[in-house]
Amino acid sequence: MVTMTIWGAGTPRSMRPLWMAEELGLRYQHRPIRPRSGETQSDVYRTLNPKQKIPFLEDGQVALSESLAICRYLRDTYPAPGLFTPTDIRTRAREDELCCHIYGEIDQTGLYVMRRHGDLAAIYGASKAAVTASQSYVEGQLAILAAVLGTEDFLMVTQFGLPDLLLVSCLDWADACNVPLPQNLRSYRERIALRPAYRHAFRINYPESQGDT
Ligand SMILES: N[C@@H](CCC(=O)N[C@@H](CS)C(=O)NCC(=O)O)C(=O)O
Repeated sequence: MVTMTIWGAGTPRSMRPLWMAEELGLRYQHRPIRPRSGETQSDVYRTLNPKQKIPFLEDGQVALSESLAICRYLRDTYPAPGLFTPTDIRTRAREDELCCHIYGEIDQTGLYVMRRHGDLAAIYGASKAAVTASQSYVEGQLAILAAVLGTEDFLMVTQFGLPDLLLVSCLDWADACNVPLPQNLRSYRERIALRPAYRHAFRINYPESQGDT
């Protein structure tokens, strides 16, 4: 019996738990509700997730929002050899540092502010200045990560891991917003997007783009 449900589709944030679940080879039910479609506003969903946002995970008694928290929970609960998992405090702290940087600065402070005051201006208010300033902020933060990656294949060096999953989801998002990507991040993204788990999750998350990746 499948006891795990992943809610959400159609955004870089909803891509993350789907991709992680695919990397781990998990069986789950998918409820592809979309933001601003009214589906996050239903009474059933509000009871489940008062934030009324996607993604959301139910796994037995566990109920979680926040894409980073969901991915880390899945990775730590259902470990798989193909995925980098820190085993000591220092390595975990380094991984946390990278994840917080990507999630806090590139996703929330950068790309989402561009989205709020650009595409979602009808809800959050239009501000060309906020969009322009956030885009140059994203470019600056990506340059830092490009230097961190250097010529390595993965952020944690030895193996694909959670920071790579987060960063590639942000690079997809940045690219869709025409943010220029540093050359090494562009080839890193192209290489990682060949992973079968990414390709499978992409088709689930963006069913309208069948065959794109
Ligand atoms: N930090 C959260 C952000 C979640 C979030 O803002 N999700 C958006 C879609 S990307 C959403 O559900 N918006 C619902 C709405 O505005 O109706 C995460 O990464 O999970």
